[in-house]
Amino acid sequence: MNNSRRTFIKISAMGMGGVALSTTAFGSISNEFLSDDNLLAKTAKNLKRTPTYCEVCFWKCAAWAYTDENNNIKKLIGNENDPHCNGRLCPRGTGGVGMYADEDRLKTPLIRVKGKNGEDDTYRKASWEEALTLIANKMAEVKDKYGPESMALLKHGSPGSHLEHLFKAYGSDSIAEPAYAQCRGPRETGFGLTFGSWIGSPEPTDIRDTKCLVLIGSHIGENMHNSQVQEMSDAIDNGATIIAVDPRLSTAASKAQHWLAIKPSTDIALLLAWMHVLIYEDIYDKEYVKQYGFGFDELKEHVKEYTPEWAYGITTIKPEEIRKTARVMAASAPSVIVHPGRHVVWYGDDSQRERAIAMLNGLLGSWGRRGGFYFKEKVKVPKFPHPPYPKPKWGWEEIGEKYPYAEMGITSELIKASIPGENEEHPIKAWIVAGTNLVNTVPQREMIEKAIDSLEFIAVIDTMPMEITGYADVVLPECTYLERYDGIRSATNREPSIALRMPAAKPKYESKPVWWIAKQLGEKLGLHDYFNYNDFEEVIAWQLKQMGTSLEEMKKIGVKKFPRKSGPIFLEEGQPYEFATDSGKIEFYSPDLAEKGFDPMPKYTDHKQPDQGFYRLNYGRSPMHTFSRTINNPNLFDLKSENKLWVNPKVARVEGLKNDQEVWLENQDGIHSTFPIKVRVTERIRWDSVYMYHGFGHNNKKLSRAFGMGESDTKLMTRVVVDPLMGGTAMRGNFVRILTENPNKDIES
Ligand code: MGD
Ligand code: SF4
Repeated sequence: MNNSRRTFIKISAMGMGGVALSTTAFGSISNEFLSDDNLLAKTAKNLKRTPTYCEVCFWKCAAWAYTDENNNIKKLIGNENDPHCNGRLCPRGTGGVGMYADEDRLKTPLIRVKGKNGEDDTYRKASWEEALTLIANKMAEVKDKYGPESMALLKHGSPGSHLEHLFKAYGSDSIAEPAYAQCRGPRETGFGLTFGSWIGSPEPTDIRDTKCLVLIGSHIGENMHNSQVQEMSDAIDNGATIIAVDPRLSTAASKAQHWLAIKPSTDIALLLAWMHVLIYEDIYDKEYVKQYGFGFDELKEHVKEYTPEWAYGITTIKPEEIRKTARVMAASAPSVIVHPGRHVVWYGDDSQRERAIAMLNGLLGSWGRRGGFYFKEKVKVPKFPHPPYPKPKWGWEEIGEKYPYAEMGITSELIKASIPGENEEHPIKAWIVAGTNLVNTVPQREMIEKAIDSLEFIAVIDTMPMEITGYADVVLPECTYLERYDGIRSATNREPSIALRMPAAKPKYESKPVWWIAKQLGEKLGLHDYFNYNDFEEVIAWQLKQMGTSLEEMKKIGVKKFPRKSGPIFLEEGQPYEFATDSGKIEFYSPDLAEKGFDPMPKYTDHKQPDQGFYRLNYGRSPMHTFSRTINNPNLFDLKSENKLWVNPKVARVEGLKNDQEVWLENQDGIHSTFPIKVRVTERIRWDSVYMYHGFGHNNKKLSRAFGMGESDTKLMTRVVVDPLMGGTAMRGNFVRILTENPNKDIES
């Protein structure tokens, strides 16, 4: 195996035609389809219906997959009984068939080999037996040489849980996923410290009943989380007020009565000023705060100086607008939601910003109230019996020990620990990567490439030839979510429910499900007792039986709801309630933060602003895509094939830019974009920032559609500020200048 510098290889994939299902705009396929009974009857005839839940994003909507007699999946329709989708999939979910049909898919296991000249690496096809034996031998070798802890799992989505079981049985807890430190982690810390409860997914926001929804950089509607979007559109129909705080006129902001086009990086100042207004105009929920609050007097003193006039100079939002919006929230309270957001790693003080959001909700009395946040509940899926896991000597907690509030593995810290000298006590020597395209996901590519260079072994399990697969020593092709069993989806909602995923078609090519891969590796490592079944179907059947249902029933219904057991969904008038914080109350002042040397209440800190000629690089979601995983999907590529660079008309004038002109970007550290990106001149973005959708700019040629389409925001993120509480890597402190000439010309020639 090649242990020296690993170069990125554009994995070859054998071409094969696939099924294509064309989609139009959001909701149109499923809605039109559902409303046209004749069409449904005609097309559904002779099709087999199989329950699944979607893996195109992590909202996990339950759906029916329809398969024809030739084992081809023809379409996907939302399960009517599922609270995540209410029978309607989003365009990405409908287009999930394209993941199955994509002719660029990985088709066989691949092993990295030296080329003829001894330098150029390449891949050769391998049998499953050979590839799995190689990985198992490597895992055994790492265990012998360094201990199992030095083997890390970097994962995301459903494949993760099967491999997590393998890793824990093998003796390693060095596990992380980007959904924590590159996404939601800070909000879980901020809300956890204040209410003693994580937000989790789906967010327990009672949007359908709210009178006022405040979105702070949260672009619901572009961030297409299905039932949340449906509820927001119901709330708008019911006359709810939307307040959107965003430097960009997002789709949500375009529906808002109040769009506060805040100067980027100054949100904490606005949140403090809002708290000032609520407290000093005496319009906060006094009864609620008195009964459930802790440290209100300290907060009152703390925000005394943070007047709207003070915040104006920082945020550029006029004092009367700050006062007016605070009064709107108070008038709607407690049916008001200051939304926690989802991808919240922005400026490095993100846990504190999220705490300010939580505290504002506390002052408005919205936690546990109708139209605010509900008390969520889920059912426990029993564990299939296996021996206890061995206790590792160290794991993700020790790797991230600098960050006292980290509650999951920090991807970037595991990557750092893979570079010799960076974490001597907890050295990582090999990775298994599954379901995450790390190089396009974690900022600071130089750090990742250094880690990759240093590692003794990398195995990547993916469905597609992505950027990360090109760095692997062994590549394993997983079959798509439509071709496999996975764990039972137990959803946290107003009402608990479960959903079944089972194969709608036989896996294409030689691809295999990860439950099978994990079991084979486990058997080869002598861990049979942890995998005491022949087929994962047996595990699911056993679990469903314990839960009072059966595989047969679930195959027919797909989703099953259970009655609530944890008590009322909202607080009743004056109901005693103990929050899971140290004080048992909503902590406006946090003694725990103070004790650990952090600010017990959020403060505003100044962040660097762009130098002359540079613009802040802002980014977000396309409604047609999920991160980098869907760009090559034939159905979704048809809907959106490239991202564009949003620039304000003033910037266009200064830089001499026109709509659809191709430009390149250079960041503050001299890093250039690889591909050109087209300009979109629009008033919808402030003049101090530019904006693009995340996920585009693939540089793997084997992605026959996505290669070279648009640009990658991640490549331009060479600087991060790390959240000192939980280790999140803030990505919004990068600045770019716009180039009209290709800076890569010399390199290419
Ligand atoms: P993707 O880029 O979609 O998301 O980061 P990732 O989870 O890495 O990569 C997913 C990978 O999983 C792809 O290689 C895809 O082919 C593969 N895959 C898809 N389905 C399956 C499957 O069933 N089995 C297997 N084995 N593989 C599969 C997401 C992360 O990115 C998150 S959660 C957030 S919020 C952040 N967002 C973000 C951003 O907005 N901008 C920038 N620059 N970086 C970001 N990083 C974070
Ligand atoms: Fe799938 Fe869309 Fe639901 Fe996400 S929101 S799980 S992509 S249908």
